[in-house]
Amino acid sequence: MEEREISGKIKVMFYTGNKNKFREVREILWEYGVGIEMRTGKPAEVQSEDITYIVKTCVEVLRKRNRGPGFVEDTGLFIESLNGFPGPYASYVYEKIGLEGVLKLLRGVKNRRAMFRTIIGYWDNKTKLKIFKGEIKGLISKKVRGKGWGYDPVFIPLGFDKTYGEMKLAEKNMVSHRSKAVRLFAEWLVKKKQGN
Ligand code: ITT
Repeated sequence: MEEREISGKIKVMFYTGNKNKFREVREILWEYGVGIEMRTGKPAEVQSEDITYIVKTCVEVLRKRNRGPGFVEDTGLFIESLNGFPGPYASYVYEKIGLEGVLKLLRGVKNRRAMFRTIIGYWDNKTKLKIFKGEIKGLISKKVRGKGWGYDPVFIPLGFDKTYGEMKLAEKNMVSHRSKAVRLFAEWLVKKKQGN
């Protein structure tokens, strides 16, 4: 564990198996003096079209095991011309057909609009469930561009001409779907702490 995680003024457990996600969230929360520890054991993926429902169900299960403070985060990618596919199944689709597979589905398609949505669900011994949401609209590029993880090399956030994969972490963290949800979460946590 890194020292700065330990020395954070507020410490929360983040239940995720995704190291990239963890890193992004850690960088943002650090700006607010919030330290996180990675905990695996997010309950088995709940099957639903609704990300908020997935998050609520995970929190219900985890709360029974651990009194917190803890949180989970679930993200979906919704491609307009594919009626919102892959949505909450983004991870499964990525594993099965990869970025090239997704680009193939969109070959010759003019409407490349897409949206990333992140939902965070937090709990502690007093708070049953608190939800935070972040969304960003964008376009699916025609080719894989840049590095990054997951769909980063094919997602161009609205107002930019580069993909997330062509951005530095700090730059992505200024605009991303995840950062919007995480910043709302952080502001709430800090206020809550001040009120105690
Ligand atoms: P946990 O559920 O353990 O947190 P996960 O990888 O399964 O990790 P999600 O279900 O929230 O996470 O995300 C589904 C997939 O969506 C993820 O595996 C990536 O392929 C993609 N994804 C999510 N956020 C992304 C981002 O910021 N950039 C690129 N791809 C992203």
